Amino acid sequence: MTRLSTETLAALPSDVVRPAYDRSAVKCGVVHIGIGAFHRAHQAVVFDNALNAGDLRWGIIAASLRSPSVRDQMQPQDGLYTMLVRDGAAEQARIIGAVQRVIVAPEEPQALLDALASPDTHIVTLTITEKGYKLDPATGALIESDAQMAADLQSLDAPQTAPGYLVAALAMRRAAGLPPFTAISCDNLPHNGARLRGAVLELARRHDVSLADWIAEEGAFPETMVDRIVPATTPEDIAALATRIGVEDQAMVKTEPFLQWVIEDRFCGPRPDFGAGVQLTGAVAPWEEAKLRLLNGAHSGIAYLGGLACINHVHEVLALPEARHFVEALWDEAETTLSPPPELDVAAYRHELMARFDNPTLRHRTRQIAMDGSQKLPQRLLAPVAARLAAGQGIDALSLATAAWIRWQAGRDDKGDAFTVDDPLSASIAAALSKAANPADLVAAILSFDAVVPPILAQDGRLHASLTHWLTLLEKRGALGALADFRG
Ligand code: CS2
Repeated sequence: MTRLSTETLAALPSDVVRPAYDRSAVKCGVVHIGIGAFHRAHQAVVFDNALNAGDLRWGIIAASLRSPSVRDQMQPQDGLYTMLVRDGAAEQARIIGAVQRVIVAPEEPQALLDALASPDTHIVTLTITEKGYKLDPATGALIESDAQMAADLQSLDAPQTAPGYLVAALAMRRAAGLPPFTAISCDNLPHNGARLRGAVLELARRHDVSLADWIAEEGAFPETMVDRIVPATTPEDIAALATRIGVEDQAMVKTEPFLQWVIEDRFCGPRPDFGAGVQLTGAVAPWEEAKLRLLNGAHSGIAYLGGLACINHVHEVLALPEARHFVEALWDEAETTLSPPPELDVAAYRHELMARFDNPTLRHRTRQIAMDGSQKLPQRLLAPVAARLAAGQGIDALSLATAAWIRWQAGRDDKGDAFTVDDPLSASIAAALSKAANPADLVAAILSFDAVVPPILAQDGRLHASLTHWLTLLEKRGALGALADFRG
């Protein structure tokens, strides 16, 4: 079937929204590292909005640090793709034209370095997932034993990691007399800007102290909170879109109407006049914390409990009254640990969040959210657990969600079917758990796993008892039984 491309753009049905600007006149002011579906449905849309508003500096050169698959999907389409916004029965299709080129870094490392070092580049955004920063989730220190980070610590001639590319390119910019770019982490990490800055400065310092000083003084690493639910595209989605628009689009993304990007107002160079969905603020942390603990915390709980119960999608889990009760209880617990920004009405946010989770047309897979739990749990569940225990408060719901994650590590659902635990630490977690014979021992083994569990929780008897209670129940009665018991 014919593919979406510059040539086929004109023939699309009239209700498909198209770029309102001349793509050939666009300059690339943005380099994005980690071009997955989330970038295409979030930051790329924000820059596309700036282009549509007539500021042609904000095209994107995107890079993948690993797989060529997105490049192979987008290149035959001249970088064009459809964003399908689904809200119940309503569906809007919009073609995004912001991405001008996709580089597969292992194939063309110099091309990525040149893009990062170009005078046109003002902003670098990153969606490399939690594990891409090569930082210990519990302590935030650089993981020097990571093979790719070890290579970048040796030499930056052919960088392997995202921090490695940034440092090598910043050195090129400094040598060329150019200012640094503003580097914006768009991953669900607490203090993502500070973490990215920490990784970059530490790596730079190991190579050239004066470079690290220059980056520290002249560079900018704003904190951000990013929010939009973007489920992975399925072959059925691609086939349905082809029927609707008459051409095949292998790079399409599907998402919800909601989009939020809260960015710390700290840029070291030009930025667009950000439009809909973007807030510039002095303090991102309260936003970030609320989003990580309410949205992402509930997501992880739903993913592990639903996944164990063999329920494939988020909205299907929430069709169960006991699951809704659990989510509300988890939010009640998490809420007391927040210092929400004055503009955030937490009750309204929770209400809206439930409606977003309920969106039946998104079909967000529990398995997708369950991925990389070791990287996600500390900020989503363990941080509010620590805060509540410190305040002498109960942790029932947070603990049930955490116990479901522990149970998930066994790689078996409640029907007894095996699955692969998709997590960078799955082998070491499995090794740590291998000698444990009962729930209490499993919990003790997890609590002493210091790459995930902060020291303050490792010895906490209340947490040990609560996790053991829920894990025992999960083993005996399955996730649905545990949820029913939780509801009482
Ligand atoms: C999800 C997030 O997969 C996950 O871990 O919790 O991707 C979530 O959908 C986004 O953070 C929403 O903004």
